[in-house]
Amino acid sequence: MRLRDFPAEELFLQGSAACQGCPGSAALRVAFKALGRNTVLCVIASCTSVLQSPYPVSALNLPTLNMAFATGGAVGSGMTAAAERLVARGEFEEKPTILVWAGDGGTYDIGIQALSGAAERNADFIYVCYNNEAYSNTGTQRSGATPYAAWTTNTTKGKEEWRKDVAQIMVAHGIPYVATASLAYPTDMFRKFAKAREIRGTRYIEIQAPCPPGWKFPSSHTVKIARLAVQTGMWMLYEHENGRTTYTAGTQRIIQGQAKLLPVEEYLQAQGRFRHLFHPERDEERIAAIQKRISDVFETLQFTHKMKEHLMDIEISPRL
Ligand SMILES: Cc1ncc(C[n+]2csc(CCOP(=O)(O)OP(=O)(O)O)c2C)c(N)n1
Ligand code: SF4
Ligand SMILES: [Mg+2]
Repeated sequence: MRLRDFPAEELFLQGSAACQGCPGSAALRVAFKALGRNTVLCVIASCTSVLQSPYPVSALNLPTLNMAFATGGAVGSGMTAAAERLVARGEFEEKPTILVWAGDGGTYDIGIQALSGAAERNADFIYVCYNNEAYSNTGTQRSGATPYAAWTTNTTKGKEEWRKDVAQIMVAHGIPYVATASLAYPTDMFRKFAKAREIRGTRYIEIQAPCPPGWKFPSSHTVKIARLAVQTGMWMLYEHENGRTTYTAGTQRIIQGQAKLLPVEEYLQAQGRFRHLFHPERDEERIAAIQKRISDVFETLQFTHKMKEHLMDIEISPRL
């Protein structure tokens, strides 16, 4: 699928209330194109509520419920049960795709209990976490997804803890499909949504969403920052199904040796939220700690990839 092959119909409308360069708007646009019109949406309290709620100029051209902060998993479960009942009664010809759209605060922190319950029941809906790594709608407070050393309004010297990884927590739930996505790789994102649409049960997609005002970079750099995140290994692209993880797009190219892992400094220096790591003086210790975590992961993955290639090269003896 190439960009020019994306469906022309726009279910995300022009002139939204989002900031310039908002990653959430771009992600919604790609997701809606992949999922199509037979989709019912649930928006959890977040920046997306701002795009959705202004009456009569909502940017979302799909039937939508705007729901409370903690409720994504529970509401998704209820919506899918209701849709099944309507199909059984003959009121719906076909079951729509149920899409829950929540931020990282609504997923990593307050919403994780309901999401975990829904995943354990394998409730039939797609849950999207658009991860801008902070509570952006309320002015950039830290969340469980905020990376180590990042500035937020309540981590003014940089967050002291490492972020948790909800995509991996969803993998541990054994649900049928888990994927991560990036705005810099829209065809990869489109393919993952289109695949998720065809799978039944709980599907979890997490999109890294660089937020210009919260991360402090110019609004024209959203895609550039998203690409740097993948190129430096700060964000990894993969999908997990049938017990197997497959790395995709930019992350796959680094693991297979077709692209170089860039130094993480290039990503950190491009954003004001990491400025204190370089000014007034370089914070060697924290920069090295971030780089080491990334390098350790990629060294292991690159080694495993080489081993697999090597094993495939070994011919099995015809005498066996
Ligand atoms: C129980 C509850 N507490 C607080 C709020 C206020 N609130 C609305 S949006 C939001 C931040 C959401 O952060 P996130 O889920 O990361 O989405 P983002 O704003 O970053 O898009 C908060 C704290 C709320 N709506 N409900
Ligand atoms: S604060 Fe960030 S996520 Fe929220 S509308 Fe603005 S750019 Fe989008
Ligand atoms: Mg957020």
